[in-house]
Amino acid sequence: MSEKGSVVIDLKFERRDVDQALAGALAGRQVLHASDKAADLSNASYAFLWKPDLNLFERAPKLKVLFSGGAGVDSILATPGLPNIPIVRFVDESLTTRMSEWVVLQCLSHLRQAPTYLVQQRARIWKELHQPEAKDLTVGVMGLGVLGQDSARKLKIMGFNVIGWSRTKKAIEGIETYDASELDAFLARTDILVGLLPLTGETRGIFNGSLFSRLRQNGALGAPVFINAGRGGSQVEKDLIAALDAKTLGGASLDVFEHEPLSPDSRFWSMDNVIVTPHAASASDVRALLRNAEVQMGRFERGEPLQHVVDRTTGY
Ligand code: NDP
Ligand code: OXD
Repeated sequence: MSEKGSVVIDLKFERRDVDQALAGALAGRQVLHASDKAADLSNASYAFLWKPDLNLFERAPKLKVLFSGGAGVDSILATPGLPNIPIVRFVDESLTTRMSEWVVLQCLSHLRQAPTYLVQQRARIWKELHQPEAKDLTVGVMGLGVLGQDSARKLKIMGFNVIGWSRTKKAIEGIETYDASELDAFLARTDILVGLLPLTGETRGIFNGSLFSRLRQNGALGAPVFINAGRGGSQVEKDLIAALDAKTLGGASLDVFEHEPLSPDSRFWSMDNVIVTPHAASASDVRALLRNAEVQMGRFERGEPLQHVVDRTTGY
């Protein structure tokens, strides 16, 4: 038995990728895999989780800290029997950078009408389209946490006007911000809406028909665009399809869905003005996950406070 607390891995990555990442990581700690049904987890101190196995907490009753395999913790918080111990979110530069790349890519794709040009290309149509500039558009970012703030800054560098909305007011240089009570004013200025919210009781279904109708309708793109990489549970997909059909929304980029994987029957697959990616906007890097958790375990064992701990009252 090692002196340092032992670790249970219950991540949904390929075992081969986890084993590769474990080479040289978590030195001096016993590492157990929840997928190994014969493993004795009874003395484990830490667990890495994504969508936890339902009997994990019975098998590992002495856990002291849980490490989320991602930035979002909605699936962990919804697990029955979840012990009342700290949950550490995954916060890492690689995750943040990848998300901002995806967000900037989607905003530029809609600005430069990539979906329409792709349709024209397939039909061998040579036709130039009306082209506003980034500065003619306002991107409104809903959720100004680790990911939202970085995306907002990078969108600003690309020349967009950028505004942001979050539960509590933020001060970000060059970006006008709104708090939860100012949603209408924020939406009325927004041409491209970017969702980077966690899924909580308050944000479930927030992207609905009423919200879409309050976005700016006469902006330079002709109709507003909706981009979501937060969680699918925050969007009401029947309202989204209705808004796209009615042209209340001119387009969308969706990385997350009410049900994942997205059903082959979903209309989103075939809508010309919709870009679909398979919850891949920013995948967690296992090595970074282990590296970050190792730092936190060291802090915990030295009696220092953990960082990025989930607030169970707000749910993120
Ligand atoms: P943070 O916890 O750092 O930020 C969350 C932001 O949302 C904060 O600004 C918070 O406000 C705001 N917020 C939360 N609830 C409300 C509310 N009710 N009203 C208004 N604002 C609210 O999270 P991250 O930026 O790290 O991640 C955001 C989400 O992105 C994750 O929870 C996850 O669901 C998703 N994600 C998706 C990935 C993908 O590949 N698609 C990858 C990684 C993450 P305040 O600042 O006031 O607290
Ligand atoms: C996350 C995700 O929350 O990948 O990190 O969705």
